[in-house]
Amino acid sequence: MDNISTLQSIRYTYQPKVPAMLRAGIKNIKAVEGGAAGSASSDERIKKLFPKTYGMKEVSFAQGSSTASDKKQVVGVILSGGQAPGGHNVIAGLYDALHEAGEDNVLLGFKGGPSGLTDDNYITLTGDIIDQYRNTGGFDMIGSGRTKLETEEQFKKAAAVASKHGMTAIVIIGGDDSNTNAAVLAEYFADHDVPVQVIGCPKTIDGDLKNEDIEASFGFDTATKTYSELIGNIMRDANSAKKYWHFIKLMGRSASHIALECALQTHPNVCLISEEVEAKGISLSSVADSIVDSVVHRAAMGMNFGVVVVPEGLIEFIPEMKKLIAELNDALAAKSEEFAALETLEEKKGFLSAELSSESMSVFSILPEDIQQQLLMDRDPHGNVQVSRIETEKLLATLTENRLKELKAEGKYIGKFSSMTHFFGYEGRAAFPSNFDADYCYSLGYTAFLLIQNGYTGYMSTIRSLDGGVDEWEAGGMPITKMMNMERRGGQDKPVIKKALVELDGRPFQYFAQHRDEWANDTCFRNPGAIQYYGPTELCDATTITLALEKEARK
Ligand code: FBP
Repeated sequence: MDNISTLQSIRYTYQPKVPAMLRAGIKNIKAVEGGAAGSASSDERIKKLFPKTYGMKEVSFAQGSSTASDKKQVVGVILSGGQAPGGHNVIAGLYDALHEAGEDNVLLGFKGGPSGLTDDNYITLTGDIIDQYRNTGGFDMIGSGRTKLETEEQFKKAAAVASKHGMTAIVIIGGDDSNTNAAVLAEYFADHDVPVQVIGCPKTIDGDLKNEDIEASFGFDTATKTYSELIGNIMRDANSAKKYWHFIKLMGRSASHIALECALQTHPNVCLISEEVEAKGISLSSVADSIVDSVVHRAAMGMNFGVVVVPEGLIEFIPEMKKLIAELNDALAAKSEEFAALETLEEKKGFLSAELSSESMSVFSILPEDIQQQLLMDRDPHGNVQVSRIETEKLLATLTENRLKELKAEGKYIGKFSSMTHFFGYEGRAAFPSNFDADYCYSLGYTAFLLIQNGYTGYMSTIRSLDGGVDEWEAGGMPITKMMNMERRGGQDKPVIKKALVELDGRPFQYFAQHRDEWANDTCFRNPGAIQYYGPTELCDATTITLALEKEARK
């Protein structure tokens, strides 16, 4: 059995492709500085909160004689937040660059996320360890966590651990919240003369860490391909049995990038886009009505089956729910201990009736009890509602069914409706990275080391021109403060990286909007199949439709 090849054993030997300029060898790469960066919101508060790391210069790398210092580097690395395919390759790229620069250089992996750093819970990463994880999914090499680094005590502990190991830099691989951590830590170290640089890497399947400098966060490509394969399979099943409406919720937190990309890949009958729901102020019952329209139309043509795609953050974008959630967040943050002491739902409702506006309280009261409970669950350490745990797909299936019963009673609907619900999230977060993610992540890790070697701190590692071939990709770095704005979190205004939501005037949404009526009424299902790792380049190295449409729009 042991000598049977598996994808895992074969993937160990995949050599990630890197941009042409990174192939020059670490001694032949120079840093080139561009103009000074501002911030996403031009909010003066960002400048004040980050006096040491605000307004630094953009950096790109090019072939040329090295501009880097050749001092010994002891680098710590942290995987932070939700898993995203390719995290191990960021570490592999970082490790390979670090060892190419000097055999004495050391890479420490802090375990279980940011708390690994403050608790000094680490392993020294060796070539043997790295080789067991090359091109594999998951974050199991060192684990991950969601601890927010924000207190003076945590910063002091991090500084003490760094000093104990003689560390020169820390690389934080994470999403918007984790890279916010990176920026805050970089500022603290710079302000307290702690000689440790901090570099971030853009991770998240959600695709919402995206801006003019970050074209895509890693993991989005693989996760959307995995979900699209599953949706395509369900569509084939639905079109074979012709008896179920499938309601599929997809991860993605607030942003609908994942749902949109999967819709572009598979052509479901309905795909809700949270950002559109918010922009048009569509109520919960109208959202359900848009699904009912497709069900009724298809039933009239004898098609009592279909597929509805629901972004997991939808609930937060429905106007009355958004108001309710904002009030809940403030009330639960302000009186957290009082609330935690309440045991029954009835007691909690009593507490809420004194805290919420009468409008929000009546919205809360008409929700099914399961959804009420889910809305009251703990916020994550960054103050976010845990939307992955709110069963919006079930809520919409129930509302659709109820409305169809009314229409049937009025003689306006003659079909049969039977629903199945699904939630795809964890199925895609630890998949084997696609070739795109394997290559992208390795390049991000390698570039993170170049930033360290060249003395930068408070920067995010960037790889740009992703919509072209790998040869043309451009490696560089951007001050993280450039990506920040102020947002309300846990009842307070905090500096955080600005989340990128789906742009309704962007080409991906526009393309979807042009085709969705046809997809709603007919059966135009598209089955993209499984991710291909070996075979024709046009299949194996294809990026997302989102990136392709964005490229088309730039032409
Ligand atoms: P981040 O990349 O921002 O950490 O989030 C990824 C994600 O998969 C979200 O899509 C989802 O809402 C969340 O993590 C689920 O969190 P958890 O892993 O704690 O269940």
